[in-house]
Amino acid sequence: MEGITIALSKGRIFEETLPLLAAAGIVPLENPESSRKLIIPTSRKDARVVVVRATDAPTYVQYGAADVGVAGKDVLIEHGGDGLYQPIDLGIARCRMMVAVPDGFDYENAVRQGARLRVATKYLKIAREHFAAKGVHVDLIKLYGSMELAPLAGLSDAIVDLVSTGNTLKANRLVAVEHIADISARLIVNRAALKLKRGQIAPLLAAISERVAP
Ligand code: PRT
Ligand code: MG
Repeated sequence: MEGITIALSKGRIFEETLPLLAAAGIVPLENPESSRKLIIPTSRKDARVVVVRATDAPTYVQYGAADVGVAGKDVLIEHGGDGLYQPIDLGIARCRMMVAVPDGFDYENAVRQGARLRVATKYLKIAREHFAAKGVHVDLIKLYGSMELAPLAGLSDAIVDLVSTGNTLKANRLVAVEHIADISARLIVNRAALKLKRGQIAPLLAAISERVAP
């Protein structure tokens, strides 16, 4: 593919990446929220955006279907990062990976007693590593949607999920009991493209890193 292809997900990542791309002279010509197009041309003939599901961004870049992309640290940890160069922490889409339980559930005590906890999450790898490091026995239950529902419906004792404002936890009478990691989105680059398209990719990385940390 001639030129460079940039993988972005709709929503917060797209919105918060726009000013960074603009610093490199790249302005998408359509908004994926209103357009149904999945390949969006930009103000630069040699750059286009492909609109992907957030969890798919590393896969597109890993296989070279996109040369660069933006993905949350959460997504990158779960993906594993094979074939990806992660040169810049963009500092966008910030949130925290937390353990949360229903208000009133004595998490500390359950852990101290060595109880086997049922934990629902979309982030199996992050959760497995976190509880293994603490020596807490857990049964992990993989979910794809609203983890906040799991303890309320009796599916699990706890969840591992992202928290930003905390409003979702509060609205569902859940409380965060443990901080696992600070999360933000990274620029990801296909390792082969970095060499083969250095002439286009190096200036893009330079413009973005200058904009991120002037
Ligand atoms: O939405 P979709 O299922 O398509 O995919 P996605 O949820 O993976 O994508 P998207 O676009 O919602 O999130 C993209 C990236 O943004 C994630 O991979 C994170 O790195 C980052 N991010 C930042 C967040 C949040 N903040 C966030 N608050 N991702 C999800 N949330 C969710 C969280 O899971 C919880 O359900 O928002 C809810 C909590 O928000 P508060 O503000 O109520 O605390
Ligand atoms: Mg979402």
